[in-house]
Order: sequence, then structure tokens, then C-alpha cells
Amino acid sequence: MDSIEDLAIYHQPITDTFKQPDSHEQWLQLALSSEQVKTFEQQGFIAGIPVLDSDQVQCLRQQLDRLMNPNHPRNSLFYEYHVDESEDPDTVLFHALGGWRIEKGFHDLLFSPVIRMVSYQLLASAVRFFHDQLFCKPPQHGGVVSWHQDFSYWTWTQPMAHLTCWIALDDTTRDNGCLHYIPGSHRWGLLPVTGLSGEMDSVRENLDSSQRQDFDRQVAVELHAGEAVFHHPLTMHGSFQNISSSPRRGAVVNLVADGVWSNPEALQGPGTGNFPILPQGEFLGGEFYPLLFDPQRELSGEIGEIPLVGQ
Ligand SMILES: O=C(O)CCC(=O)C(=O)O
Repeated sequence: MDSIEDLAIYHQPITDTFKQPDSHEQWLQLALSSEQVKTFEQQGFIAGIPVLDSDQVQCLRQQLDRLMNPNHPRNSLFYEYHVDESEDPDTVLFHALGGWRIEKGFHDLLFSPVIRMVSYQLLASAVRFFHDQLFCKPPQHGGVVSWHQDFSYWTWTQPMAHLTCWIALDDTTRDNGCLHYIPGSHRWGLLPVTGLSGEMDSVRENLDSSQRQDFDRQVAVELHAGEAVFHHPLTMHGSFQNISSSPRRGAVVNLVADGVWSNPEALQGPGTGNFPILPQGEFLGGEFYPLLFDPQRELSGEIGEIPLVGQ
């Protein structure tokens, strides 16, 4: 593999980091229970799903250290790369999209069998990769991610059939800036964008009185390293600053149902960076949007026993 090879050309795992199931029974063992699927439907998220073992966490942490170095030989492949350059490089606040093109562990994370199976259940459809993200908050750093709904940034793809899987690479706690959610907010509809950085609660001004009551019932989702939380594209979520003495690192895999199409006419202004946006009306597919789970192929058509959203 040469130094600038783009890993996006591989639409299957490149390493043995994530062993793939080879029978229907093995897939079934990874599936959420019907209670967990109901919880997702009621709350708009389901937390504490084990995705990585400790070796996989270690492997991704090492590769993340490399990705955070702006001199990485494949840095130009990121879709977006944001570092707070005024900070010391060891304590930098980091948000980037596109790590899957650059480091093998983050490429193969897309093919985590748990992510593949759970996304199938929560999208109730064949699953395509949308994009990935890395969110790292160094020790004792502001790093607020204001309350938001992911779909408010994704209207350039339609219809809304999206899912987020946020994976902890450190134990996440209230002190180090774990994710917070508003249960039931996925039923609020799409609210205007109020921004990701800055004032944590700016969204509050757009809420009606019943939404404000929900807003006050926000919950912190603390995770062990290697666990994930899956959330609906309209679920309101955000994270407070890291006031602890250790980093809070997270990897995100964003997914779509197969059949979602590109709608760049909805994009306003700059800000899409190096994102591989397809022409208007084209179905997401091709090099940058691999198919991750096809129930007909993986489950040989025997899909009846697996609980899905909407059943
Ligand atoms: O990692 C964070 O604190 C924010 C993550 C987030 O907003 C997201 O994955 O949609």
C-alpha cells in the first residue's frame, strides 16, 4: 500500500480486526432484542451496545494518534479536518471526517459486524455507509458540541433514512463530555440549525413549551470504551466540555438506508470541504458509499426472526 493510497477503493475489510460472521446463527447473536429495538423507537436512541473489544479499542487509539497529526501522508484524503490550531498539538480539539480513507482500522470499523447488523435493524433496510467522523476532546478543554439534530446538516440527501453510531474510544463520563440526549426528541420534527459550537443551549429559543419540558429531561449517556450509542437522525443530542484530566475520544459511523439519493440543490454556501457529493438525484453508491449490509445476501432471505424498527 503506497503512502497516498485511498482505502475507499476497498469495499470489504482489509485486515482481520473485525471477524465477519459466517452463518445465520452468528448474525442472530449480534442482533438487538425486540425490547432494545422498542427502546430505540420510543427514545430515539439505544446506548451501551458493545462494538469493540479492548484490542480493537487499542488499535483504533493508536491509529487515531496518527490521524491527528496534520503531517499524516494521507491527510489530503480527509473530507473535513478541523483542529484548533491555537492550541498545543498535544491538547488539540479535533473533529474530522474521512478517516476511513486513511487508516485501516477506521476503514474496517465500517465493517464491524455489530454495526452492520444493528444498523440493518434500526434502518429496517439494506445499509449503506454515509460518512465517518472523529470527535476528540482533550483533557480540560472546552469542546462543547451544542444541542443539534444530525439531519439538519444532511438535507442534501433524501429521504431521511439515516442513523448515527457513536463509539467510545475512552470511557465517557459527565466530567469528560459524554453525549447527552433528549429522549423522544426524534418526534419533534426538523428544527432550524443553530450551530454546533458556542452556546450549548442555543436551540432552546426555537422550542415550544412542550418541547422545553422534554428538553429539561435530558439524559447523560456514559459509555465504557468500546461501547456505542445509536441514534435517530432527529434525536436532539450534544455534549458538554471535558473538565476531566483525560481525553474523550469518539469515532462515529453515519449510515443510510440503501436508496437514499443526493440532493445538493439543498446545500447553501461553502462548508462541504472535500466531501464526495454526488450529482443531483443520484443514489448514494459507488466508491464512497459502500453497501455494508444486504439482508438478502447476508441472511439468505431468512429474515423473519430478526426484530426491526417499524414491525
Ligand atoms: O462527540 C461529540 O461530542 C458529538 C458527536 C455528535 O454530535 C454526533 O456524532 O452527531
